[in-house]
Amino acid sequence: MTGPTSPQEIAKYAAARQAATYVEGGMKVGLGTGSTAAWLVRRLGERVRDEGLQIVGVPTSSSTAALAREVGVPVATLDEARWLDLTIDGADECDAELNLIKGGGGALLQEKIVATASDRMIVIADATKRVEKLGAFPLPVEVVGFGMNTTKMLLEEMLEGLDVMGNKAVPRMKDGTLFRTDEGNHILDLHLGRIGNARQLALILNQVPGVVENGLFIDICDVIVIGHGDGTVETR
Ligand code: ABF
Repeated sequence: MTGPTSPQEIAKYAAARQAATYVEGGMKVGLGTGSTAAWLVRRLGERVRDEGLQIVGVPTSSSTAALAREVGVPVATLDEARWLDLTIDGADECDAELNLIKGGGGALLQEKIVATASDRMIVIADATKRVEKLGAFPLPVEVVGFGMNTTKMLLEEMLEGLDVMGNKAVPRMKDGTLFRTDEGNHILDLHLGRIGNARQLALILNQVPGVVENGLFIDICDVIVIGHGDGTVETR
């Protein structure tokens, strides 16, 4: 595997390697999804190989499970592990209260289940993910296929009355067809522009019957490790 080359990849790599130092022998570790989390999984594979690190990884998506197996990180399902010491995952946006938008990779449901089933959650991200206010990144919402157009309409109507700048719900596509999550559901990306009250929105969204889960992670992240293009990191 070649190392990172672009400044953003160097930042992701630096954050991931720093977070990997929090992983101790005997831990059960939630393994995130996305390119930043992929650097973490690769680093843990190196530690398993070079140090004999004894851990069990619980992947948050099928793509992460495949990478973990490829690099030699022992994996288990969340049902087998039941509870985790630590989850390390990426994010699309993070505000000053460590609230997140996640799900750009389409794995928000499994990511939120795994992160919630952990004593600690560490987010790893490059500096571009840090925002003043959540919402510039379209908020992913996982919805069931049954009545999806009605769910979309209900969400857009509800959003009109809330403190957001936009209310468009766009079905995510992949290869010309509706994107499917690992659970076989679909994703509506909410183009909100700016979320005035993320805590309130996170609760309201899940009231719509067709909604399975949303990508707002409120009071779940404990620590964020931010990487910079010069390879330095900061933790908060
Ligand atoms: C995953 O990491 C997703 O929740 C989020 O969308 C993604 C960020 O991807 P990357 O690390 O590639 O920027 O956890």
